[in-house]
Amino acid sequence: MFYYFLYPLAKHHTIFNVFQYITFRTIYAAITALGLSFVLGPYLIARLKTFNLGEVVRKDGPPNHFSKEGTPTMGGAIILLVVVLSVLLWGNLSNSYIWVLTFVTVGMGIIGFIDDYIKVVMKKKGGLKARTKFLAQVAVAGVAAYFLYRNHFNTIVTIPFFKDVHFNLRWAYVPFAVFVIVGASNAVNLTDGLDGLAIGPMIMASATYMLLAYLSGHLKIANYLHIMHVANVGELSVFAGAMVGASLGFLWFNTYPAQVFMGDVGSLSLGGALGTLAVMTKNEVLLLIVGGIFVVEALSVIFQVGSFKLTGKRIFAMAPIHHHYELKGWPEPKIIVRFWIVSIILSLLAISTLKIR
Ligand code: 57M
Repeated sequence: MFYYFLYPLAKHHTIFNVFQYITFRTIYAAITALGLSFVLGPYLIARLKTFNLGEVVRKDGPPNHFSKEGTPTMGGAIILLVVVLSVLLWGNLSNSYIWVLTFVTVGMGIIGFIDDYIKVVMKKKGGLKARTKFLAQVAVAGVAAYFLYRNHFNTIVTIPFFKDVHFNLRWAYVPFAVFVIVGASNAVNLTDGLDGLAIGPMIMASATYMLLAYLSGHLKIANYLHIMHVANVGELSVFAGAMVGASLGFLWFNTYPAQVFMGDVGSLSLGGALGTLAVMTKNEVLLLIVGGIFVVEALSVIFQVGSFKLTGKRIFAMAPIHHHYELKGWPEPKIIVRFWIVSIILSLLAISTLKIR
């Protein structure tokens, strides 16, 4: 909005020129999202409490979670609201990538909201049926991927560290993009099981894609770095900046001991946004590194279930893997902060692929 109303005033005063710059708008999108989270956070958490939207903790999990019963959940609605508001204020709304990303983020958020609503408000333990939830996620991601494909989106997939290895997936890019988006959405959901465990790596991953979007969208820099140039995708750094700000703001309240949980409304939408950023900046495979924590959490579940079905034995004391460390006796904050440290290292590693190839 500011881009429309304030940048044209540059004719009258050069100071308004700053509103054309992606870097400037990205920084202020992050600051706005952070500020809004601080202002709206306490109010919305209080509302969640009055509506009695408290978490029902499973009784078969690690015992230290029992005291978390009743913590307000669905706090992800704050993240969603704050990201969308900040993007509306600072984004260039004529950019179609911004709308595709907003569509996926809000779409996944609605699916998560319905799931949370069934669990928390209607008090039905299982929430949305797994199949229904999955099909709805595939539908949202499918619309976005198909839209990109129809609009001649680049269907070549590159491999980090290998400059000359790439594959043109052509039409198969659509199911591939759906896999990336839905996979990311569910992986973040599985990670969201300790205070700040999902939102910490989410800050790092959004910040990394904030940078990558800017670089891919800048013709000269992209050519210099020999990375794929995607015209106009730089605008997504404004969105990713808003995600960084909103996630930092949420961490303020979600850090151990948490005052609020994000719920599926938060985890599914943030994960979906991350997957879509990976797709639209053409860093799909790199997401395995940037979102390495989410990948490992998801793989721990796949291996645990696979092993149990095939051999009747468990690999981990409990999956996802953060429960394994809890049962081994690590204090919760230690697990959380160590996972954050790993996510910082992974982001640095991912950024290094810009040069090591
Ligand atoms: C949601 N939800 C948290 C909160 C959060 C297939 C199976 C591995 C699925 C998995 C599962 O259901 N995962 C998805 C995980 C829950 O958090 C809520 O859910 C939202 C995210 N969707 O925002 O609203 C609990 O996590 C804790 N929490 C915090 N701090 C936070 O900031 O402490 C969450 C956020 C909260 C709170 O206790 O209640 C969750 O873990 O349920 N299932 C599991 O993770 C279960 N694992 C399992 O059954 N493993 C088996 C097999 C199937 C692989 C095995 O290892 O043999 C465990 N989850 C729990 N108890 N709670 C097991 C037992």
